[in-house]
Amino acid sequence: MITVWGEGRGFRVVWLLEEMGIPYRLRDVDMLAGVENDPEFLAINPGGFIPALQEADMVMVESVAILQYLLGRHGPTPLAVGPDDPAYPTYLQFLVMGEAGLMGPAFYAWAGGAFGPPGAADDWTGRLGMENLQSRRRLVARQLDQAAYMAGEAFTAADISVAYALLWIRRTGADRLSDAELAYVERCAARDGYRRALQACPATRGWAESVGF
Ligand SMILES: N[C@@H](CCC(=O)N[C@@H](CS)C(=O)NCC(=O)O)C(=O)O
Repeated sequence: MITVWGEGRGFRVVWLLEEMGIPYRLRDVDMLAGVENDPEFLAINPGGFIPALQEADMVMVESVAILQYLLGRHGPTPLAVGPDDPAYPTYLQFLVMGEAGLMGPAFYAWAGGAFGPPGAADDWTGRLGMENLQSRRRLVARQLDQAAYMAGEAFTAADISVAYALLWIRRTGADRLSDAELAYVERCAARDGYRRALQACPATRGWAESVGF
């Protein structure tokens, strides 16, 4: 049995598991209560961040790497684009960019204002995060000018990666999404797999309900 430790970016993992129809259990990790109070989790990930994936005696972290693991180990699935497909480079690019180019910079653009001392909302690091986020979103915008999804006309794991980040940006208000991004996110969130994932993730669902999307 697969165990997903923690929501947050673990929502990406749950979303993929739901799309692929793979059984799993979600083990809550309460970051606000402090992971130092959760020795069982720290034994899984001494780094103390979520998500982690456990399958038999295998444990791994990094949400996008976990997606790739599940696609490779539990596929084949149309949610993964294969190396012989012309869309493969674009697929891989956006799969990784969802975290490295969107979610990472978005978090640091937003976190100063959310958690930092006075003035941190607009410090040098926060501004750099926002510049990086907006520059990467130009590639998302160009892709959405050409196609419905990140790898073309079919929904793939690259959309789980990217749409998760855009949903997070929308829910936190870290930045304003364009009309094309909003339409894209709504397209992705209309999927049964997304709805099932939201049902399975109480913290994410509570947050989504509290902000209305
Ligand atoms: N690149 C990692 C980021 C993991 C991450 O930053 N997770 C957040 C919650 S979604 C977290 O645990 N933050 C607390 C920390 O890093 O100590 C991934 O995609 O899994």
